[in-house]
Amino acid sequence: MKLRPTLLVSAMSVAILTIGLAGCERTATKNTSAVTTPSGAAIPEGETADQFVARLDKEMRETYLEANKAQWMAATHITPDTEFLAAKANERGLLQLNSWIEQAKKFEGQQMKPESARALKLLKLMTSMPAPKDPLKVSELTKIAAKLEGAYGAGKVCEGEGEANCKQLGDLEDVLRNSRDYNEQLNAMNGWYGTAVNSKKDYVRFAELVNEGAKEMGYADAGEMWRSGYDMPANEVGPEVDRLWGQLKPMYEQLHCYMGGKLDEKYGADKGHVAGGMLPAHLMGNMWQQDWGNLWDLAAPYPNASPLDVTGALKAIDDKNIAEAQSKMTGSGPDALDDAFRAGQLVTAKETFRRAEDFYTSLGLAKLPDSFWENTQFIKPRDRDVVCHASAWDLDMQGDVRVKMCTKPNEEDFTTVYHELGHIFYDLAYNPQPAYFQGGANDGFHEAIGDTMVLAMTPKYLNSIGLVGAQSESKESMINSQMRMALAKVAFVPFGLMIDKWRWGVFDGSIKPDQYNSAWWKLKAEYQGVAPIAPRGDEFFDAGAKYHVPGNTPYLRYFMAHVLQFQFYKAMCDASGYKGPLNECSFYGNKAAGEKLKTMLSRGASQPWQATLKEMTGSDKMSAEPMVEYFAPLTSWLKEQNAGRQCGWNAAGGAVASASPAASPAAGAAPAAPAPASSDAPSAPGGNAAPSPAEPPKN
Ligand code: X8Z
Ligand code: ZN
Repeated sequence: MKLRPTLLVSAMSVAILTIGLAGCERTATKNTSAVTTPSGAAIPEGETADQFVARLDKEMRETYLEANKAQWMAATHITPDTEFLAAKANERGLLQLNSWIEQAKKFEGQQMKPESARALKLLKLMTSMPAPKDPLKVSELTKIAAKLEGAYGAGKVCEGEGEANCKQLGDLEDVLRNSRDYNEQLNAMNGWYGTAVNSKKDYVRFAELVNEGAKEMGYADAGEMWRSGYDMPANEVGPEVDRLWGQLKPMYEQLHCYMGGKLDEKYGADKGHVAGGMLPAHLMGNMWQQDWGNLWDLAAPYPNASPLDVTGALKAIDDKNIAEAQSKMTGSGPDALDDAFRAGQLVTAKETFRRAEDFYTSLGLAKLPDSFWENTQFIKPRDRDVVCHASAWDLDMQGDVRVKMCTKPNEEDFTTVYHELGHIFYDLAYNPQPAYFQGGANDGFHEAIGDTMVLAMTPKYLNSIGLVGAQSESKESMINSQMRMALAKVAFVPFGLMIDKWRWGVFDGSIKPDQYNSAWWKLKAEYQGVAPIAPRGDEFFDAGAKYHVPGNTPYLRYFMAHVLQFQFYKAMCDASGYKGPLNECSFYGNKAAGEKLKTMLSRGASQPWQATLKEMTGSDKMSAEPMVEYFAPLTSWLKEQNAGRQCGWNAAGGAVASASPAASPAAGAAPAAPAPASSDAPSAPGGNAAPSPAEPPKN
């Protein structure tokens, strides 16, 4: 994850985010509106708005550097001490941010350069953790934030004394990835969800404090503040994303229906679905049911067509690297073996990063700096807890870029590496901008870059780098490849939306603490059509088992990114001169496509995202049409497979109304019937909780 310097958040989010800054501890015990610069110098008398903004650029760099370093240490060495230091640095940063916001007030309505006006507008949105003015509360807020993040990173499920009896998130994810044992998967999911229970109290208080901060800044609540970061009225953001979901929902429903059939085949009809035609949460191959790629073994449309086993290929490379490291071992015994094992894993991870770097440089972007290779955390360290959730960082806003990952040899992590490098190449491209414009055009843009590259990694590309075997030109191979993408991208879309529907509800008070869990699962039922096999009561805090909740990372960005990446992909394919079906385009190695990308990245946040999108795609509106176009062949195929099946789900758990109509032959045509009951579900709580609009997809 990566935020614009603007959205200051918790640890991993990088650069500008969490701020800290020397010389400000004293503001923690005095009134924050006592205004000095971070170095403690007095504010220059008679300063103009333009001069203030120039000072801001300089002070932001000083402020964020310390905070980012503290956050990096806390995320890569979880201990009470690093947690304390990260909280302290964040506290200083947030106090400084409040001070800048206060200082900026005197320039309201004054003449200034347009660039300065935009900088001042962005200032208030620079954090996703708006802090109250009361310094004691800022201190409380940052301590809670650091504790929530640390607790998530250190979460373990233990079945006895000692580390050997404990499983961390990565181990439990492996169970969901690889095991097809019904109960084993259930235990892995419920086990991890259980680790979040103790964080609920802290999260309740956290939400109160950020709401207080947001209100003091003039927003109705923290959710409205988050929705204000999109260069459009905050109250239009919810309806806009609902509109996009309306374009995509028919496609999701087809995939849902197909996967339900496969789960029935594997586990039996009594276990493949839960009441209301929903899919059992623990069987989706992923802890949060957000990416179904691990269910390839069940979902593969044509298992005997051209092989696309990226995970198998990566494991073979890893085995080779481990064997090579073991052959060079000098010592003996378990420790030496483990060292060699890890050395091999590190080589595999670095090779993956090199391969991803090559994709970007093939487009004409400059190579990563040496410091990236020196400072990145590629694999999970052996002797300490870290936050394994992948993140990308630019510590100094001038090229000290790093990734933090616990990379494993599997397809999910393979694509995550390209995702993280998307953040890094974005950072590097806008480094020449002033600090306050060093961010994505909006946060969805930041999340979309690496994913756009993944779309261009067609089977032919994967074959060209030796990861998969020769690909035939058959329809079967094409459908296989579409399915592989859909399990990651289409499955994700409703998840991308429901998380912040939940948080908006928490922040606006329509979801009370004693309804946190029921509201969470109600939204998952409504949007994703997934459910636990037995009710998970409000004594649980399952939202807290997803990194971005304790990590306070807004999630709407990922929903937007899933729409935007297809728009970017199409624009880059067009720029490369490609003609043909969208899903077969790869712009690997194409400098014209690279030029388009470079221009977009270099703008950073210096202009409204609509202007940047227009330069890139010719349109200033987000549209799901390119995504629908991309998946048209698969959608058509799925409709054929689902013909006569009962599709859709009833989020309230009751009967499902109707059967899927016979397949329509027109590729990409709108499904003939909306999923029966999913949209009858009671509407979700939260600011923009209207059920998805019944807008038909445009083809
Ligand atoms: O958090 C991430 C990235 C870091 S920005 C690994 N993603 C979301 C998630 O894991 O939930 C990427 C896809 C969605
Ligand atoms: Zn990301």
